[in-house]
Amino acid sequence: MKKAIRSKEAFPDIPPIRYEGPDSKNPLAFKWYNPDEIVEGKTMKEHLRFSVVYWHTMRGVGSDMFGVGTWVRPWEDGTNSLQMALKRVPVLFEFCQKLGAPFYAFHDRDVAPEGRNLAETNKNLDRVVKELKKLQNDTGIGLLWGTACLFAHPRYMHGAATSCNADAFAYAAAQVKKAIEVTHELNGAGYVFWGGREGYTTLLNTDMKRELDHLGAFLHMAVDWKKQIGFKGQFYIEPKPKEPTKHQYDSDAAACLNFLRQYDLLDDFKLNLETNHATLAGHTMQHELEVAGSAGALGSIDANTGDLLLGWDTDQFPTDIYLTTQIMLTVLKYGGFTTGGTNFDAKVRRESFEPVDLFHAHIGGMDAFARGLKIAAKIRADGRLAEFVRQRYASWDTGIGRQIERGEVGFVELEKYALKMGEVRTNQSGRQEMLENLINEFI
Ligand code: XLS
Ligand code: NI
Ligand code: NI
Repeated sequence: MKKAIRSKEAFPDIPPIRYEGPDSKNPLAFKWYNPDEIVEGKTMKEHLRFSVVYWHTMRGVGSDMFGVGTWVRPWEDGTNSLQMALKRVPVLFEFCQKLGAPFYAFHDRDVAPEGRNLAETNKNLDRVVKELKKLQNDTGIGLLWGTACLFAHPRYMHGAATSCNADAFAYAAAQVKKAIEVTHELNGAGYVFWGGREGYTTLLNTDMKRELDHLGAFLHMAVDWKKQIGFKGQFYIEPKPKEPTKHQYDSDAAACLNFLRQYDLLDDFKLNLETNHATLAGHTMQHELEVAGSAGALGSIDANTGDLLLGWDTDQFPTDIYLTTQIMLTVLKYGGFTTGGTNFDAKVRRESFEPVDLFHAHIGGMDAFARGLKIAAKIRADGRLAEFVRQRYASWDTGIGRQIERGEVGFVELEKYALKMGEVRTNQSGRQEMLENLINEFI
């Protein structure tokens, strides 16, 4: 980090958060996240690549469908003006700097307000981007990814790239074009497509095939534009099965991969996986990471968690060590993050209304991931888990297994083999309970 922000501080009573170790009783200190500590040959900071989101942390107000906002944010003047947008920028950077988060992420409309028309909106965005760029240079904090908000404005009521209204598609294209340009301008490591309204609320009025074709075409246009302007950041799709719509086309990792394959987009996209979205899809986060990882498409994560008793995207901060251990085991297995990172797409509870709660929340999430990382590295160094899995598949390393994997035999040869073999040799136990106990040795 370069120079500290010196203008009037938004968090005057909060000192930079330091690592104090597991014995510390200071709630505003890290117990586990020690940015410079080396794990598997890289610093924790390099492994985890923490990111703060503009939408929840800077623009959230703590409202829910039954009540208005509750959060006290003394720097806010109650407007969605350009002036306020500019005043908010140093607050974000002060927050990231005090927290020691090296990245942030935003939607275009989080950082700058819409104007009376697209030209004015773009001008607003350019003005704020100038400020973001300046603060990025001053602090060394970078943009993990940018994105466009294609779900809040009424024009997108039927969707954006999958709208029944071609004008909405055109508007969305113009908006995404600009959002990619500003992400490029800010040297973003990536760009996310989350299809918040790309789906349907009833099939009675929906031409699914046509909508999917349009989404494919839209993403091809985005790839073309990316190449044309020389943006080298990674494109991601963020799966989510529902909310706000009844069904979103990017419903889970497998659906996204199939879509990308069908529309010949697989080379240009990876996935940005969010824990709470996995839950809504009826999967575990580790499942989603495995699906993406085994297809070479594990890009980045939106780190949060849901509440299993509430059926919606509650976007809570992750504190469950078992969860973060599973996530980091899988992330490490697939080589760790390159362009991606651990992006806290999470919000404090409506009742946690003070600015300091933002620190408690992020500190807890960062510590939980640091612990998950260290535990995962220990499990990997111990080697018993990986060895068990290796042994479990040993029948594929020699004999008929190897011949099958090498494509040397077909049904005819296998029938001959089976007739001669008689019965399948006794299977070995899956040892699930023993493996669960093994994991708990490290937690
Ligand atoms: C909403 C999504 C959204 C994306 C970015 O549920 O998680 O916040 O991460 O558009
Ligand atoms: Ni998200
Ligand atoms: Ni979400």
